[in-house]
Order: sequence, then C-alpha cells, then structure tokens
Amino acid sequence: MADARVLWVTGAGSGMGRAAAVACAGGRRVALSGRRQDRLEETARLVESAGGEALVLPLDARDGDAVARAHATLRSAWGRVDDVVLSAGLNTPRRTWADQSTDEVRAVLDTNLTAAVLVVDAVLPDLRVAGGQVVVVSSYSAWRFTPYAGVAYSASKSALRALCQTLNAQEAAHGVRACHLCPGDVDTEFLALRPQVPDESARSVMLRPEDVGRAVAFVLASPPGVRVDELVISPVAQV
Ligand code: 8X3
Repeated sequence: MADARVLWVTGAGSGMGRAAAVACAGGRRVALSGRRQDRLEETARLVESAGGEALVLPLDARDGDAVARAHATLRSAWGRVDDVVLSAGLNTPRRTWADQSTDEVRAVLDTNLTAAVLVVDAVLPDLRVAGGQVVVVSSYSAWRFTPYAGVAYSASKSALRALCQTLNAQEAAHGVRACHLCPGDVDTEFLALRPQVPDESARSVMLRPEDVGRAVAFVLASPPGVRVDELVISPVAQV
C-alpha cells in the first residue's frame, strides 16, 4: 500500500473516531490514536477487515511532547500524513455553571480544543505537501446551546469552529482544508455521562457512530479543489 493515502485519527478507540477510521479504511493507511491501547487494537482489526492498513499510536493528545513523538513514529513508518480526523473528546457529569469544577473545565477544554490545536500544529507541514484535510468531529453544541450539553463542552465546540475557519482562512493558499462536522445526538458511550442518561427508546432514534463515519468518508473523498467547510448531520427525530 505504498501509494495509499495516510490518515491519522484521534479518539479512534471508540464511537465516532472508530467509525470514521473504519469508514475511511478502504485503500488507506490509518494511524489510530487514543488513550486505551486495547481499544485501539480492536479498531485496528476492524480497519484491516475493511481493507486498510492500521498503525496503533497510543497517545494522550493533550500532551504536546507525546503528539510530537507519535507524529515522528508515524512519519518513520509511512513517511507522511495526508489527512487527519480529530475525534478525541471529553465531557463530564458536572457540566453546568452551578456545579462545574475548574479542574473539570480545564480537562474538557484541553481534550476537546488544546489537543486538536496540538495535532494540527504537528501535521500542518505534511498537510501543506499533501493538500490535506482536517476533519474536526465537533457537535451541534458548537452553535446550539442546550441546558444539558455543558459550559466547557459547548465553549470547546464553538472554538473548534473557529479553529476550522482560521485554518481555512490562513491555509487555503497551501491547499489545506478543514471541515467542521456537527452531528446531533449520537448513540455512544458518552451518553452515560449526561446528568440524565437517555433511555433505550431515546437512544434508538439517535444517529449511530457509523452515520458520522460515512460523513467523514464523504468529506475526505472531496477532490483537491473542493472544501466542505461545515457539515451538519441530524437524527430526523431531533428538532
Ligand atoms: C451534548 C454532548 O456529552 O451530552 O450532546 O452527549 S453529550
């Protein structure tokens, strides 16, 4: 697969990150990052079954040195990075102005936002060579502010929108493109952290992670002159 495009996915151990890695696997080399090695290895098996080549790079993306080391490992294995999908994310049970803690706010902002900045910083020179894409798995919460999504979570997702738009404004001349991808409710393990955990019937009408994976694959299939700036995907039941 020496000529295959190289994709780096963060948050690849579960949910939407895993689904994106699998949906994009056909004919690609896919590097898989996240904190849990065993989960990444499960994703690697799925990527290989879907026709891709996988490389497991365990990583806490909030740690800039760790990001630099993982990037160096990836480059020495496959020579370059062409595209990235940023899906590492965190929310916490205590998420309102009334009950959040400073430490938890920092953890959410670091995981959802700082980690994305660190990964983009690391790969930008590669993306300039490749005319590469950054697909940011964000959320409705970037612009729809509900009582339950959380202060830090919503703020981080709004900031990811700015990250995408500044990338497009500054890097279009180098062929780099960013997509701010905004799913509505998705049935993932994240839901267990909501103050009111949705029941089976509520979850049954939500998006599946695979729906988001398909959207990521669509964005990454865009030819070099085409940019999908923003993509909103809703479960029909969500209004
Ligand atoms: C809002 C984020 O964590 O409650 O949709 O699913 S979460």
